[in-house]
Amino acid sequence: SSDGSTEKEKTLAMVKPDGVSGNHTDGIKNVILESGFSICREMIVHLSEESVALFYAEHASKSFFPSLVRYMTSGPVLVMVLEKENAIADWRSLIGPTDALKAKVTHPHSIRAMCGLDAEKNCVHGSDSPQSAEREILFFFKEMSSGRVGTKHDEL
Ligand code: RTP
Ligand code: MG
Repeated sequence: SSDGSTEKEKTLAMVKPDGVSGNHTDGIKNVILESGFSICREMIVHLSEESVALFYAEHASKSFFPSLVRYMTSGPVLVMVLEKENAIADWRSLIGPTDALKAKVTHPHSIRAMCGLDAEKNCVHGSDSPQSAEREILFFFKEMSSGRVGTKHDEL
């Protein structure tokens, strides 16, 4: 459309260490595809402390930060670029609230409710805005450069 609202959009999704070690990867990828996303890129990586600190820089001053770094470096993660119309908000909606224990009560069909463990070990990540999506996609996939993420201009 002329305002771009029906253009495809990209977001950065991650299955966190508890999700990978808990064997939730295949189930989560099925939910992603059944929900109309395409998976443009994927990569398994074991993050360093430095990488986690950069990725979650906005939380550097939080009390949970040291624990978050331990958690996120505890094993490999699966990083994916997802694409569809309204991908950023729709993926956040699919994963549910941050605290998996609360999600089990308020959003029982969300991925965090079904696969997450607690307020920290919540199985999955999703970009929270177009600015975050662009930063996070470039963080992992440097070749997906130039222009706004959220417009369709990258080859698969
Ligand atoms: P994410 O960035 O991973 O998609 O999660 P989010 O937006 O829902 O939550 P955010 O506030 O950005 O927090 C990032 C991650 O830090 C851990 N956390 N632990 N112990 C705690 O109170 C606490 N709060 C946040 C979680 O792993 C959360 O996803
Ligand atoms: Mg966040």
